[in-house]
Amino acid sequence: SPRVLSGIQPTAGSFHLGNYLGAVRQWVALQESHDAFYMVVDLHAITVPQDPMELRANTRLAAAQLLAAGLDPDRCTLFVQSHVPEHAQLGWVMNCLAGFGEASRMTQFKDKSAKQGADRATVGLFTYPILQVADILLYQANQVPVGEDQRQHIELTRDLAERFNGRFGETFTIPAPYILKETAKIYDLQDPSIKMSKSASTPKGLINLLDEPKATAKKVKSAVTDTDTVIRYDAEKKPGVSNLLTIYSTLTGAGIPELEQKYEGKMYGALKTDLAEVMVDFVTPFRTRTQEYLDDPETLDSLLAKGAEKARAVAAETLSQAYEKVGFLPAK
Ligand code: AQP
Repeated sequence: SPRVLSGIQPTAGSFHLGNYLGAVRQWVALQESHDAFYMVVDLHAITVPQDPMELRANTRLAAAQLLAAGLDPDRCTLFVQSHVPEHAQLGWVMNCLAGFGEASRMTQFKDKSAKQGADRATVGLFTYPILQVADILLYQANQVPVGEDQRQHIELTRDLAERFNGRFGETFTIPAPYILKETAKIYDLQDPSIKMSKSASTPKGLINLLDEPKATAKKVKSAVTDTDTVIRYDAEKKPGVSNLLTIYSTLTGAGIPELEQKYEGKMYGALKTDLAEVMVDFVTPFRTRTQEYLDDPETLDSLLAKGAEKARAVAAETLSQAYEKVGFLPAK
């Protein structure tokens, strides 16, 4: 079956609703139909300063949340990036294949380094998309389920895979992004012109899945809409309401037209009250399940060790092919 690969950073503690709807939810679905590899990308996390104790705790927390969201270690390979050294090893090869100008065009680097101040940004932050290239190519992934913000990095992956194949001979599968239109970009609840994000959103605009459900309900109820009163999907003219409808529709499975009909003639308050309830029903068991996985760190760690072993089997094979093609002398 076709293969998928994706990763999530262990940086923020709790996943936010954008991470879940934009990416993790698709990961859960794809493990049924695909040979799926999912990882907690701790190597990417240290592109910005991390407290070591927190990083370790957040790595377990990310894995616990992925399991709570529905990843099943019997159906997918779940692991921690640093447990598979081949990522850094192929990453170096890719660094030597990527152009400086090409890497400079990555908009996420421009955004993130501008935010930090260009002098404070690390070289690691600059080359992080190239490590991501290695992440994907190591598994010969056909598809990469991510949010819209990652599209440019998947393009870079395709370019470098083609360049490598062209220069050294067929080695890597050319991957395609797997981005669902409806949930490609979940917006900030207070400013629906920006994506919901751990770094750009204000606390009121950001729904962290592990927050107190009551606080989450409150945020939904105070989401920004517009001065109009009609509940209708129109991403351009009514971004706030449209974002709420997307979230509602995805979490319940109800179609947008169905929701528009349900709220015809009703006030925004009615939609928000119902969506708050939907959110609470979703996050409450999610929090409980996450805590259960955290309460048993030994089981969690051994599950991640098994995942890393499965991942390494694939990654090591690809790396040795790539090393051979590049012309490295095999170690006797
Ligand atoms: N708002 C979003 N809508 C849809 N998908 C989103 N993703 C992130 N935000 C949204 C997707 O979540 C996955 C994991 O992301 P990550 O671990 O790389 O985190 P990130 O992209 O760094 O998350 P943030 O909150 O956007 O962080 P900052 O603020 O640092 O940039 C990815 O597939 C991503 O597309």
